[in-house]
Amino acid sequence: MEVLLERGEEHVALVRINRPEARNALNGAVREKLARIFLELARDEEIRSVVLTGTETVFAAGADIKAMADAQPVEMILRAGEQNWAPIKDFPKPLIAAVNGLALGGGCELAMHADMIIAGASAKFAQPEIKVGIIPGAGGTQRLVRAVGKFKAMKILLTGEMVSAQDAEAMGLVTEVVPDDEVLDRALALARSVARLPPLAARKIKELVLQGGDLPLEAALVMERHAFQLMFATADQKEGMQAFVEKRSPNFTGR
Ligand code: CO8
Repeated sequence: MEVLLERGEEHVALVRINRPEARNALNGAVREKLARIFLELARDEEIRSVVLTGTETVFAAGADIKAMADAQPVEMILRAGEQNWAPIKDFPKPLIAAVNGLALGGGCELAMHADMIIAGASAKFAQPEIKVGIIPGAGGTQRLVRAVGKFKAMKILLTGEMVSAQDAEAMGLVTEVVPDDEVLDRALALARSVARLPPLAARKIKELVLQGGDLPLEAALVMERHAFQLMFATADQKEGMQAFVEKRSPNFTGR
């Protein structure tokens, strides 16, 4: 019950982290469950977009400090934590994080695995690892700097201080800030509107944005061109353009 999966209507799934007694700290069990769920959702043709959320006061307070306080390096290697991040990192469909309350450390890193982040007005983000003598270990030093730039990222990483939702939005870490009690509804509405659009196009856009950003521009543009051309093999391209010409609503099938 620490991670709940709800398959809603309209091709959208909702994943909830629910370990409030430990502020949704991401222990091994939670992360294994998240990994299994994301693998399952990746393969589920009915699902076209996913919302990931926590509880009302905390998205996730990071890795479970108690579970690693006495760990040795070899043990940390053998835990192979990256294997549980992989299904989220490689999740091929649009993923929206709905953040209420705290997204700290691994929790902030988890939110940064999403494609859009909807934050409540009182949400807070931080990479406080330095305060417990470590550094981020799931992309915090890499995804954050790509999202907000060196000078904002350095302050967050080197001080461990919390950033308000409003500041996070201003620096580009958050897609939208909404009233706290509207976060989930807004994220689900966005997920539904994405799910109404051709899923193969959505998947390609996500892949190109994530992969292309780390390639030389010319190589990324070639990759984009090839993917663009490939879209003309899809039924949804034929349907989308035919519907436009016939002045009617398209009926996308995901083929
Ligand atoms: N790990 C383990 N237990 C936690 C964590 C955590 N990260 N956060 C909270 N808890 C537990 C507390 O120990 C406490 O347990 P208990 O009731 O048994 O004493 C319970 O949750 C409630 O916590 P608090 O009493 O502290 O509740 P508050 O509401 O006063 O404070 C805070 C909530 C602000 C979230 C506070 O608990 C806190 O600062 N937590 C630690 C935040 C932090 O430092 N996070 C970074 C962790 S390191 C990390 O994420 C590294 C990532 C590496 C790769 C990713 C792998 C997943």
